[in-house]
Amino acid sequence: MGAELAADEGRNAAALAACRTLAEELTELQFPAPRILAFKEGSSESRYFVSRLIPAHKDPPYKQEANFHSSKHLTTEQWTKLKSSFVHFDDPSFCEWIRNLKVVPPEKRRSCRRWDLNIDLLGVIEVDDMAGVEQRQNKSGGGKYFFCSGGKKKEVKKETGLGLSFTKDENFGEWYSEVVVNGEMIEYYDISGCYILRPWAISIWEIMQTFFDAEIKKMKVKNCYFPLFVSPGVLQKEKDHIEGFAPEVAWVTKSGESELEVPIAIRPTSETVMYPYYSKWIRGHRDLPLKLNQWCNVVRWEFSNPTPFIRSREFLWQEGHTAFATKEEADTEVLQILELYRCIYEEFLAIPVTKGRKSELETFAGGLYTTSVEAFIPNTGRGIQGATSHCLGQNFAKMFEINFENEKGEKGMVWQNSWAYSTRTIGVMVMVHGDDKGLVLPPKVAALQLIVIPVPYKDADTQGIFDACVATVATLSDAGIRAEADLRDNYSPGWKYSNWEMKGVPLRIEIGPRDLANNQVRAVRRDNGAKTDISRVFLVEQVKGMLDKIQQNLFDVAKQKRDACVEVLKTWEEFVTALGQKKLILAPWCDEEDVEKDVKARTKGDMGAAKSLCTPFEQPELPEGTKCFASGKPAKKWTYWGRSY
Ligand code: 86X
Repeated sequence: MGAELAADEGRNAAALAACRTLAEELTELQFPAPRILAFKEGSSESRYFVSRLIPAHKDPPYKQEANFHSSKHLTTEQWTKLKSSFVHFDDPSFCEWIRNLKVVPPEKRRSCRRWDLNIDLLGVIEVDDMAGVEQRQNKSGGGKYFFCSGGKKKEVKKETGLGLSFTKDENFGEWYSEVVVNGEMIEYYDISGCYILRPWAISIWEIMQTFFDAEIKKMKVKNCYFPLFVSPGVLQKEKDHIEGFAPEVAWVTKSGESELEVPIAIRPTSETVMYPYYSKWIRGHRDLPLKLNQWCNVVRWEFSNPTPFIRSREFLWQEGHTAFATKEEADTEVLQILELYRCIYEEFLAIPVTKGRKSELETFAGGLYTTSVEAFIPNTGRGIQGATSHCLGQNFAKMFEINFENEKGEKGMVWQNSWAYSTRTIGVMVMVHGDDKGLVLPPKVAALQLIVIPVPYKDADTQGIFDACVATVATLSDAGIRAEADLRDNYSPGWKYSNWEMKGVPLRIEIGPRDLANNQVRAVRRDNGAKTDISRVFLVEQVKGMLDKIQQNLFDVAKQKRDACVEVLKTWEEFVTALGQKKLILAPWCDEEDVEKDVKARTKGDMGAAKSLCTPFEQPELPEGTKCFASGKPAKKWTYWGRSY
């Protein structure tokens, strides 16, 4: 499109019309769709357009009110009805939509073609930023237009189209969306809540998968694959467990143009798919334990705020489903798996987690007890469940008649577990380690641990430098380090630095004329920016040492930040204050379900209610006579509380 428009240069009206068509095409699948009303020529490198702004579900209430005055006069009921009448009411907000257009970003500012519609330069349209934005009343529709005038300020902000337009501290949500896209992990897709996982994300997933898969195989778990589709009869079989989830189940109702006689569900999880066959395959004690795992996708049609990796409508996971003759064996496995999950978070992703048990209210319906690893996102003050390992007891065995005969010929029911972790792990990693320059990948999961960049000055021995880069990569690769050289000749070293920083590569090696002369290289750490000159004689040991240090440092810094958010408290007043300060709260609790419901009700609001996150296995001392922070009854345990994802 950019090339076509460039050819059109000079034919102003035609090019404007082309821009408009393009923008309208791009918005066709969006609902609510921002309607482009006119394109305007700005300075030589800026274009802006007038658009009708429709409030987006994702916007906070004050913004919705500001952008859509009539909403003030709607009752809550009318408002809810209006919102739910949108097919994709949770589509990205207007701001996000504009950024997502990403139309032909110029490679370099100087070569920026007149007609390249560069959305980075279109940063002038910033609904958040009311300065430089005029509001105009639309006579015909009564809706509000945002008309951008001038906008010089933002135009110069980004020279290369690299870099982020939000900081992690100022606007965490927008920062996150931008980082996962610019870091090349995610591409947005035209179905809300569904995302394209690009190689940069999948390679992280595969590294974790390789570890976990090998570990469960040591535990004699076998991989298998069950179908994606579930017949309605089977899905309904375990009613109690399905009931609350029913609205999230996606259905296939047609093949081609004809309605299916019986609609087919898409698995949201595979209990009902797998357990009828457990019943068939398990006859006697020799068939036990049965330990199966599958790596697959699942679909849950969620309606609340979709977020790449963290809450998407389709995601990848492993789900393990095991059956034992005794509860003791099941109990042991629950904790073995939980330890593997801790390992994935702490040792691979460098994210501190808390192992613990979920409250009654948070336990998987149909299970006996649920254990989890819980992480925390300091910027939003939210806890996030990292992975779960459930003991299902004999509930499913009853429902699906999974019985066996023991050595003495007596009938018994199996004890079951199920456990899962998903691509959410990657989202937590981005949120915890990412910074204002982009992604920060822990070396253990980075597809590329090290990038070598030649820095040839004007009269330097360019070939010599390039050769040194290639040789450096060869040496490091032979030593098992994931390294590559960026020898592209159409980008400057500075551009490459920013690019690989955005992608989060843990270590950068620069080789310039001075390095060549001294038989050394310069290493720059992504986590703290520290620069070290390394002699090529000790290259491998030094680099290995640095990668280990980066891995450790990421964990230490993340732990320090999380620990700084922990607030140990004992009263309701302290609880409310701490919640307002985005704390991770550890409080003594009576462990009663009604009290947790009450905590939820009393903390309801725009930001979402507080809930229990887990009761940590590692319990501080609980002095005799300690009272529950919420009910004043005798406390039974210390439990983590907070808002959560
Ligand atoms: C809960 C429980 C469990 C196997 C795990 O956490 C580990 C792996 N499954 C999953 N859960 C549901 O059962 C569920 C069911 C339906 Cl029908 C749904 F639409 C959404 C669900 N979400 C979670």
